[in-house]
Amino acid sequence: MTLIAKILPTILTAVIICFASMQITFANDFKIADLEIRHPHAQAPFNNARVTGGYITIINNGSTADKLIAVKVEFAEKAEIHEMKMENDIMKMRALEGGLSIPANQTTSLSSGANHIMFTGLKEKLNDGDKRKAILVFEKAGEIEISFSFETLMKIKMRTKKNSMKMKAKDHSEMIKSEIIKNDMDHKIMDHKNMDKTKHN
Ligand SMILES: [Cu+2]
Repeated sequence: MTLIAKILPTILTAVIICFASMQITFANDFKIADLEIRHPHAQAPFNNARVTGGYITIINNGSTADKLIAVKVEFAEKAEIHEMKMENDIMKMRALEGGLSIPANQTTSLSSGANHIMFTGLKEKLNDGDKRKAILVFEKAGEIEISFSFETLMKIKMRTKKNSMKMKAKDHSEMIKSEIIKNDMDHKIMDHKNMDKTKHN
């Protein structure tokens, strides 16, 4: 047996372990009751800014609505759930009174430029790649500890773009599917007419 053949299994095992651990590090998803919490992330603030935004996608697989009522963190003095609203042609943000509704069987996204979590009074300098613990408090599902990964604005924007492109692609495939169903139905109607014709002849 050559040396390569001897060490190949070791190399392969190492590669597999490496990939497996990479997946663990990259996946930043959490689950509580019927809620899936996908990729909580926050913007690594510019320079010495003491405020930043946090973003999450919450998938409610259940048939009952829930509410995100609070976010608790230690890295900032305050974490609030904010909504964006147009007021006299100016986009303004303010704390959502009573929390954020998480409708049943739906995906709720807190994203850059939309509803978001606002961290104010940051207690430390947070950089790209940093992770910090947080607790999400849901009205029905209860509390869950998650972790926010800090990313550059560029990374956040690129992901938002990618997701909206994915969504568009999905819409397109839905359109194609409904088109196929429609065509199929048209064929059946046509067949039916032909059948009727043959019967009468
Ligand atoms: Cu805000």
